[in-house]
Amino acid sequence: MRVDIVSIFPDYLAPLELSLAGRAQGRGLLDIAVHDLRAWTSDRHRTVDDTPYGGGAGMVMKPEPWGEALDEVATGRPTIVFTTPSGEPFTQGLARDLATREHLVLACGRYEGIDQRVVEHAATLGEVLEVSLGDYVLNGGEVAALAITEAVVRLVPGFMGNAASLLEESHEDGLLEYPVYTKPATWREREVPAVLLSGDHAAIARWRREQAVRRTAERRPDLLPPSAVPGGGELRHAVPADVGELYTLQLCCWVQEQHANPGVRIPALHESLEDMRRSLEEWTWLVLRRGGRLVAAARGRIEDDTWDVGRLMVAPDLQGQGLGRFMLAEIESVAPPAVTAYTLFTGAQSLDNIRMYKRAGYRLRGEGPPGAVRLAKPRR
Ligand code: 6GU
Repeated sequence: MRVDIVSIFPDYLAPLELSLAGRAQGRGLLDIAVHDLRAWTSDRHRTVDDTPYGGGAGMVMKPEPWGEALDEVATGRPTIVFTTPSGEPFTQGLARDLATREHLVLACGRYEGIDQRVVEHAATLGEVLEVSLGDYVLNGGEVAALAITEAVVRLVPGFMGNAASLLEESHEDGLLEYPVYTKPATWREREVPAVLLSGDHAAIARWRREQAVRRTAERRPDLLPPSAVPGGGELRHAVPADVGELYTLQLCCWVQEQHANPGVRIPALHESLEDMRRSLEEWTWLVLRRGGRLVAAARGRIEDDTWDVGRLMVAPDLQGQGLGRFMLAEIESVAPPAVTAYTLFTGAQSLDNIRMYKRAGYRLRGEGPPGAVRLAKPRR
Protein backbone atom coordinates (compact mmCIF):
# COMPACT_ATOMS: atom_id res chain seq x y z
CA MET A 1 0.00 0.00 0.00
CA ARG A 2 1.12 3.50 -0.84
CA VAL A 3 0.05 6.41 1.43
CA ASP A 4 0.68 10.06 0.51
CA ILE A 5 -0.16 12.67 3.11
CA VAL A 6 -0.37 16.36 2.19
CA SER A 7 -0.27 18.91 5.03
CA ILE A 8 1.02 22.37 5.87
CA PHE A 9 2.62 20.77 8.97
CA PRO A 10 4.58 17.82 7.53
CA ASP A 11 6.71 17.60 10.70
CA TYR A 12 3.58 16.65 12.58
CA LEU A 13 3.38 13.50 10.47
CA ALA A 14 7.08 12.84 9.96
CA PRO A 15 7.25 10.12 12.66
CA LEU A 16 4.91 8.00 10.52
CA GLU A 17 7.55 7.73 7.85
CA LEU A 18 10.01 6.48 10.45
CA SER A 19 8.29 4.17 12.93
CA LEU A 20 5.21 2.80 11.28
CA ALA A 21 6.41 2.67 7.74
CA GLY A 22 9.90 1.80 8.91
CA ARG A 23 8.79 -1.62 10.04
CA ALA A 24 6.63 -2.45 7.06
CA GLN A 25 8.61 -0.57 4.47
CA GLY A 26 11.50 -2.94 4.94
CA ARG A 27 9.16 -5.77 3.98
CA GLY A 28 7.77 -3.85 1.01
CA LEU A 29 4.23 -3.81 2.43
CA LEU A 30 3.85 -0.12 2.92
CA ASP A 31 5.24 3.06 1.50
CA ILE A 32 4.37 6.33 3.26
CA ALA A 33 5.34 9.78 2.04
CA VAL A 34 4.53 13.10 3.71
CA HIS A 35 4.37 16.25 1.57
CA ASP A 36 4.41 19.94 2.47
CA LEU A 37 1.51 21.69 0.75
CA ARG A 38 3.59 24.87 0.58
CA ALA A 39 5.86 23.17 -1.95
CA TRP A 40 3.02 23.83 -4.44
CA THR A 41 2.64 27.56 -3.69
CA SER A 42 4.16 30.07 -6.12
CA ASP A 43 4.05 33.38 -4.23
CA ARG A 44 6.83 34.81 -2.09
CA HIS A 45 4.85 34.23 1.16
CA ARG A 46 3.89 30.66 0.24
CA THR A 47 0.26 31.54 0.98
CA VAL A 48 -2.17 28.65 1.48
CA ASP A 49 -5.26 30.48 2.79
CA ASP A 50 -7.51 33.44 2.13
CA THR A 51 -10.72 35.02 3.42
CA PRO A 52 -14.02 33.26 2.72
CA TYR A 53 -16.35 34.44 -0.05
CA GLY A 54 -19.63 35.49 1.53
CA GLY A 55 -17.88 36.67 4.67
CA GLY A 56 -17.59 35.03 8.03
CA ALA A 57 -14.89 34.18 10.49
CA GLY A 58 -11.65 32.37 9.77
CA MET A 59 -9.72 31.53 6.65
CA VAL A 60 -10.25 29.06 3.82
CA MET A 61 -7.51 27.02 2.15
CA LYS A 62 -6.90 28.30 -1.37
CA PRO A 63 -7.59 25.96 -4.29
CA GLU A 64 -4.42 26.53 -6.36
CA PRO A 65 -1.80 24.85 -4.13
CA TRP A 66 -4.15 21.93 -3.45
CA GLY A 67 -4.86 21.52 -7.17
CA GLU A 68 -1.14 21.44 -8.01
CA ALA A 69 -0.38 19.07 -5.13
CA LEU A 70 -3.12 16.59 -6.00
CA ASP A 71 -2.27 16.62 -9.71
CA GLU A 72 1.24 15.53 -8.77
CA VAL A 73 0.54 13.15 -5.90
CA ALA A 74 -2.85 11.62 -6.79
CA THR A 75 -1.79 9.67 -9.88
CA GLY A 76 -3.08 6.23 -10.84
CA ARG A 77 -6.65 6.76 -9.53
CA PRO A 78 -6.02 6.63 -5.77
CA THR A 79 -8.55 6.92 -2.96
CA ILE A 80 -8.39 10.54 -1.79
CA VAL A 81 -9.40 11.25 1.81
CA PHE A 82 -10.05 14.80 2.97
CA THR A 83 -9.98 15.10 6.75
CA THR A 84 -12.70 17.46 7.94
CA PRO A 85 -15.01 17.68 10.97
CA SER A 86 -17.93 17.76 8.51
CA GLY A 87 -16.99 14.42 6.96
CA GLU A 88 -18.49 10.99 7.43
CA PRO A 89 -17.43 9.33 10.69
CA PHE A 90 -14.27 7.26 10.58
CA THR A 91 -15.12 3.75 11.78
CA GLN A 92 -13.50 0.34 11.93
CA GLY A 93 -15.62 -0.54 8.90
CA LEU A 94 -14.17 2.34 6.90
CA ALA A 95 -10.67 1.40 8.11
CA ARG A 96 -11.25 -2.14 6.81
CA ASP A 97 -12.41 -0.74 3.48
CA LEU A 98 -9.44 1.62 3.16
CA ALA A 99 -7.03 -1.21 4.04
CA THR A 100 -7.99 -2.86 0.73
CA ARG A 101 -6.88 0.15 -1.36
CA GLU A 102 -3.61 0.20 -3.26
CA HIS A 103 -3.04 3.93 -2.91
CA LEU A 104 -4.40 6.43 -0.36
CA VAL A 105 -3.91 10.18 -0.52
CA LEU A 106 -4.73 11.95 2.75
CA ALA A 107 -5.38 15.68 2.38
CA CYS A 108 -5.22 17.46 5.74
CA GLY A 109 -7.56 20.43 5.97
CA ARG A 110 -6.77 23.41 8.21
CA TYR A 111 -8.53 26.64 9.14
CA GLU A 112 -12.22 26.67 8.18
CA GLY A 113 -11.63 24.07 5.48
CA ILE A 114 -10.51 23.72 1.87
CA ASP A 115 -12.20 25.47 -1.06
CA GLN A 116 -14.91 22.96 -2.06
CA ARG A 117 -13.84 23.04 -5.73
CA VAL A 118 -10.68 21.17 -4.70
CA VAL A 119 -12.84 18.28 -3.54
CA GLU A 120 -14.73 18.35 -6.85
CA HIS A 121 -11.46 18.38 -8.79
CA ALA A 122 -10.09 15.52 -6.69
CA ALA A 123 -13.11 13.44 -7.72
CA THR A 124 -11.78 13.54 -11.30
CA LEU A 125 -8.50 12.00 -10.07
CA GLY A 126 -9.85 9.17 -7.93
CA GLU A 127 -12.49 8.18 -5.39
CA VAL A 128 -12.99 10.94 -2.83
CA LEU A 129 -14.04 10.60 0.81
CA GLU A 130 -14.51 13.36 3.35
CA VAL A 131 -13.85 11.83 6.75
CA SER A 132 -14.16 13.03 10.36
CA LEU A 133 -12.70 11.46 13.48
CA GLY A 134 -15.70 12.29 15.62
CA ASP A 135 -18.01 14.99 16.87
CA TYR A 136 -15.49 17.52 18.10
CA VAL A 137 -13.27 20.07 16.39
CA LEU A 138 -9.50 19.81 16.07
CA ASN A 139 -7.30 22.62 14.83
CA GLY A 140 -6.44 20.65 11.74
CA GLY A 141 -6.75 17.33 10.02
CA GLU A 142 -3.22 16.14 10.85
CA VAL A 143 -4.22 14.22 13.97
CA ALA A 144 -7.06 12.69 11.97
CA ALA A 145 -4.64 11.66 9.22
CA LEU A 146 -2.40 10.07 11.86
CA ALA A 147 -5.33 8.19 13.36
CA ILE A 148 -6.62 7.04 9.98
CA THR A 149 -3.18 5.89 8.86
CA GLU A 150 -2.58 3.96 12.07
CA ALA A 151 -6.01 2.30 12.02
CA VAL A 152 -5.72 1.37 8.34
CA VAL A 153 -2.16 0.12 8.00
CA ARG A 154 -2.47 -2.30 10.92
CA LEU A 155 -5.20 -4.03 8.90
CA VAL A 156 -3.01 -4.45 5.83
CA PRO A 157 -2.43 -8.20 5.54
CA GLY A 158 0.96 -9.14 6.91
CA PHE A 159 1.49 -5.88 8.75
CA MET A 160 0.50 -7.06 12.21
CA GLY A 161 2.40 -9.95 13.73
CA ASN A 162 -0.66 -11.55 15.33
CA ALA A 163 -3.64 -11.68 12.98
CA ALA A 164 -5.84 -13.41 15.59
CA SER A 165 -5.60 -10.44 17.94
CA LEU A 166 -7.16 -8.31 15.18
CA LEU A 167 -10.32 -10.41 15.29
CA GLU A 168 -10.85 -10.19 19.04
CA GLU A 169 -10.61 -6.46 19.56
CA SER A 170 -13.22 -3.82 20.11
CA HIS A 171 -15.46 -3.05 17.12
CA GLU A 172 -14.45 -6.06 15.03
CA ASP A 173 -17.66 -7.92 15.93
CA GLY A 174 -19.71 -4.76 16.38
CA LEU A 175 -19.29 -4.87 20.16
CA LEU A 176 -16.84 -3.23 22.52
CA GLU A 177 -14.19 -5.54 23.87
CA TYR A 178 -14.68 -7.40 27.15
CA PRO A 179 -12.43 -6.44 30.12
CA VAL A 180 -9.01 -8.09 30.14
CA TYR A 181 -6.70 -9.20 32.96
CA THR A 182 -3.18 -10.52 33.38
CA LYS A 183 -1.00 -11.78 36.24
CA PRO A 184 -0.93 -11.56 39.22
CA ALA A 185 -4.28 -13.24 40.02
CA THR A 186 -4.59 -11.01 43.10
CA TRP A 187 -3.41 -7.41 43.00
CA ARG A 188 -4.03 -4.97 45.85
CA GLU A 189 -6.74 -7.29 47.13
CA ARG A 190 -8.48 -7.26 43.76
CA GLU A 191 -9.15 -10.65 42.20
CA VAL A 192 -9.24 -11.61 38.55
CA PRO A 193 -12.76 -12.97 37.79
CA ALA A 194 -12.68 -16.65 38.76
CA VAL A 195 -14.08 -17.90 35.45
CA LEU A 196 -10.91 -16.74 33.67
CA LEU A 197 -8.83 -19.06 35.88
CA SER A 198 -11.23 -22.00 35.49
CA GLY A 199 -9.75 -23.45 32.31
CA ASP A 200 -13.33 -23.90 31.06
CA HIS A 201 -13.04 -22.38 27.60
CA ALA A 202 -16.77 -22.46 26.85
CA ALA A 203 -17.52 -20.70 30.13
CA ILE A 204 -14.82 -18.12 29.42
CA ALA A 205 -16.24 -17.46 25.95
CA ARG A 206 -19.74 -17.01 27.43
CA TRP A 207 -18.49 -14.67 30.13
CA ARG A 208 -16.58 -12.55 27.63
CA ARG A 209 -19.56 -12.31 25.32
CA GLU A 210 -21.81 -11.25 28.23
CA GLN A 211 -19.29 -8.65 29.35
CA ALA A 212 -18.94 -7.31 25.80
CA VAL A 213 -22.70 -6.99 25.39
CA ARG A 214 -23.08 -5.39 28.82
CA ARG A 215 -20.31 -2.87 28.16
CA THR A 216 -21.69 -2.02 24.77
CA ALA A 217 -25.17 -1.56 26.20
CA GLU A 218 -23.87 0.75 28.90
CA ARG A 219 -21.36 2.77 26.93
CA ARG A 220 -22.49 2.55 23.30
CA PRO A 221 -26.15 1.48 23.14
CA ASP A 222 -26.18 2.98 19.62
CA LEU A 223 -24.06 0.01 18.46
CA LEU A 224 -26.69 -2.56 19.43
CA PRO A 225 -29.39 -3.39 16.90
CA PRO A 226 -32.57 -1.35 17.31
CA SER A 227 -35.69 -3.37 17.98
CA ALA A 228 -39.18 -2.58 16.86
CA VAL A 229 -41.23 -2.01 20.00
CA PRO A 230 -44.98 -2.63 19.64
CA GLY A 231 -46.75 0.67 20.28
CA GLY A 232 -43.43 2.53 20.26
CA GLY A 233 -40.80 3.09 22.89
CA GLU A 234 -37.15 2.50 23.47
CA LEU A 235 -35.61 -0.77 24.56
CA ARG A 236 -32.26 -0.60 26.36
CA HIS A 237 -30.06 -2.58 28.65
CA ALA A 238 -30.74 -1.33 32.18
CA VAL A 239 -28.26 1.11 33.68
CA PRO A 240 -27.82 1.94 37.39
CA ALA A 241 -29.97 5.04 36.97
CA ASP A 242 -32.95 2.75 36.17
CA VAL A 243 -32.88 1.10 39.59
CA GLY A 244 -35.47 3.28 41.34
CA GLU A 245 -38.13 3.00 38.65
CA LEU A 246 -37.39 -0.66 38.10
CA TYR A 247 -37.89 -1.34 41.80
CA THR A 248 -41.18 0.58 41.81
CA LEU A 249 -42.47 -1.20 38.70
CA GLN A 250 -41.48 -4.58 40.11
CA LEU A 251 -43.38 -4.03 43.36
CA CYS A 252 -46.46 -2.84 41.56
CA CYS A 253 -46.43 -5.76 39.08
CA TRP A 254 -45.90 -8.43 41.69
CA VAL A 255 -48.70 -7.11 43.89
CA GLN A 256 -50.89 -8.27 40.99
CA GLU A 257 -49.18 -11.65 41.07
CA GLN A 258 -49.82 -11.88 44.78
CA HIS A 259 -53.53 -11.34 44.18
CA ALA A 260 -53.56 -14.12 41.58
CA ASN A 261 -51.60 -16.46 43.87
CA PRO A 262 -52.84 -15.84 47.43
CA GLY A 263 -50.68 -17.25 50.19
CA VAL A 264 -47.65 -17.81 47.95
CA ARG A 265 -44.38 -16.18 49.05
CA ILE A 266 -43.25 -14.09 46.08
CA PRO A 267 -39.54 -13.16 46.30
CA ALA A 268 -39.96 -10.06 44.14
CA LEU A 269 -42.18 -8.56 46.86
CA HIS A 270 -39.58 -9.06 49.57
CA GLU A 271 -36.57 -7.41 47.98
CA SER A 272 -34.96 -4.12 48.88
CA LEU A 273 -33.75 -1.38 46.60
CA GLU A 274 -30.27 -2.65 47.38
CA ASP A 275 -31.27 -6.13 46.16
CA MET A 276 -32.39 -4.55 42.90
CA ARG A 277 -29.09 -2.73 42.58
CA ARG A 278 -27.24 -6.02 43.00
CA SER A 279 -29.58 -7.75 40.57
CA LEU A 280 -28.52 -5.28 37.89
CA GLU A 281 -24.94 -6.39 38.35
CA GLU A 282 -25.71 -10.09 38.37
CA TRP A 283 -28.27 -10.27 35.57
CA THR A 284 -28.71 -8.90 32.09
CA TRP A 285 -31.71 -6.57 32.40
CA LEU A 286 -33.65 -5.01 29.56
CA VAL A 287 -35.94 -2.06 30.19
CA LEU A 288 -38.53 -0.53 27.93
CA ARG A 289 -39.33 3.16 28.11
CA ARG A 290 -42.24 4.82 26.41
CA GLY A 291 -42.50 8.58 26.53
CA GLY A 292 -39.70 8.58 29.09
CA ARG A 293 -41.64 6.30 31.43
CA LEU A 294 -40.27 2.89 32.37
CA VAL A 295 -43.13 0.57 31.39
CA ALA A 296 -41.65 -2.93 31.04
CA ALA A 297 -38.60 -4.97 31.94
CA ALA A 298 -37.13 -8.47 31.98
CA ARG A 299 -33.92 -10.09 33.09
CA GLY A 300 -31.87 -13.13 32.10
CA ARG A 301 -28.65 -14.88 33.02
CA ILE A 302 -26.86 -17.99 32.01
CA GLU A 303 -26.80 -21.07 34.22
CA ASP A 304 -24.97 -24.01 32.69
CA ASP A 305 -26.32 -24.02 29.11
CA THR A 306 -29.67 -22.52 30.04
CA TRP A 307 -30.82 -18.91 29.88
CA ASP A 308 -32.66 -18.24 33.11
CA VAL A 309 -35.38 -15.68 32.35
CA GLY A 310 -37.21 -13.78 35.04
CA ARG A 311 -38.92 -10.67 36.31
CA LEU A 312 -40.84 -10.20 33.10
CA MET A 313 -43.00 -7.21 33.97
CA VAL A 314 -45.33 -4.82 32.19
CA ALA A 315 -46.99 -1.82 33.83
CA PRO A 316 -50.57 -2.86 34.76
CA ASP A 317 -52.22 -0.22 32.60
CA LEU A 318 -50.36 -1.45 29.49
CA GLN A 319 -50.87 -5.18 29.86
CA GLY A 320 -52.64 -7.13 27.11
CA GLN A 321 -50.94 -5.24 24.27
CA GLY A 322 -48.18 -7.70 23.47
CA LEU A 323 -45.47 -5.96 25.47
CA GLY A 324 -44.85 -9.02 27.67
CA ARG A 325 -44.44 -11.23 24.62
CA PHE A 326 -42.11 -8.65 23.09
CA MET A 327 -39.97 -8.39 26.22
CA LEU A 328 -39.78 -12.17 26.42
CA ALA A 329 -38.50 -12.40 22.83
CA GLU A 330 -35.99 -9.62 23.49
CA ILE A 331 -34.57 -11.11 26.68
CA GLU A 332 -34.26 -14.46 24.86
CA SER A 333 -32.43 -12.78 22.00
CA VAL A 334 -29.67 -11.38 24.21
CA ALA A 335 -28.75 -14.83 25.53
CA PRO A 336 -25.15 -15.71 24.64
CA PRO A 337 -24.57 -18.16 21.76
CA ALA A 338 -23.78 -21.06 24.10
CA VAL A 339 -27.37 -21.12 25.41
CA THR A 340 -29.38 -24.19 24.29
CA ALA A 341 -32.61 -23.67 26.29
CA TYR A 342 -34.65 -21.06 28.14
CA THR A 343 -36.32 -21.56 31.49
CA LEU A 344 -38.52 -19.46 33.79
CA PHE A 345 -40.88 -19.72 36.76
CA THR A 346 -44.31 -18.26 37.21
CA GLY A 347 -47.14 -18.57 39.73
CA ALA A 348 -49.06 -21.85 39.38
CA GLN A 349 -52.26 -19.80 39.38
CA SER A 350 -51.02 -17.08 36.99
CA LEU A 351 -53.05 -18.51 34.13
CA ASP A 352 -52.70 -15.52 31.80
CA ASN A 353 -48.93 -15.66 32.16
CA ILE A 354 -48.80 -19.42 31.59
CA ARG A 355 -50.95 -19.07 28.46
CA MET A 356 -48.63 -16.38 27.11
CA TYR A 357 -45.53 -18.49 27.79
CA LYS A 358 -47.11 -21.49 26.06
CA ARG A 359 -47.90 -19.40 23.01
CA ALA A 360 -44.24 -18.37 23.02
CA GLY A 361 -43.20 -22.06 22.85
CA TYR A 362 -42.68 -22.85 26.55
CA ARG A 363 -43.91 -26.09 28.09
CA LEU A 364 -44.50 -26.97 31.74
CA ARG A 365 -41.43 -28.70 33.12
CA GLY A 366 -42.38 -29.55 36.66
CA GLU A 367 -42.69 -27.67 39.89
CA GLY A 368 -40.86 -24.58 40.88
CA PRO A 369 -40.60 -23.21 44.38
CA PRO A 370 -43.83 -23.60 46.42
CA GLY A 371 -46.80 -22.23 44.46
CA ALA A 372 -44.79 -21.80 41.27
CA VAL A 373 -44.37 -23.80 38.08
CA ARG A 374 -41.32 -24.14 35.87
CA LEU A 375 -41.54 -23.70 32.12
CA ALA A 376 -38.83 -24.29 29.52
CA LYS A 377 -38.26 -24.27 25.80
CA PRO A 378 -35.31 -25.28 23.64
CA ARG A 379 -33.49 -22.60 21.70
CA ARG A 380 -34.21 -22.84 18.00
CL1 6GU B 1 -10.82 15.15 10.35
N1 6GU B 1 -10.48 17.58 11.27
C1 6GU B 1 -10.65 18.54 12.18
N2 6GU B 1 -10.11 19.75 11.98
N3 6GU B 1 -11.34 18.38 13.29
C2 6GU B 1 -11.86 17.18 13.48
C3 6GU B 1 -11.73 16.12 12.59
C4 6GU B 1 -11.01 16.37 11.47
N4 6GU B 1 -12.37 15.05 13.05
C5 6GU B 1 -12.89 15.43 14.20
N5 6GU B 1 -12.60 16.71 14.46
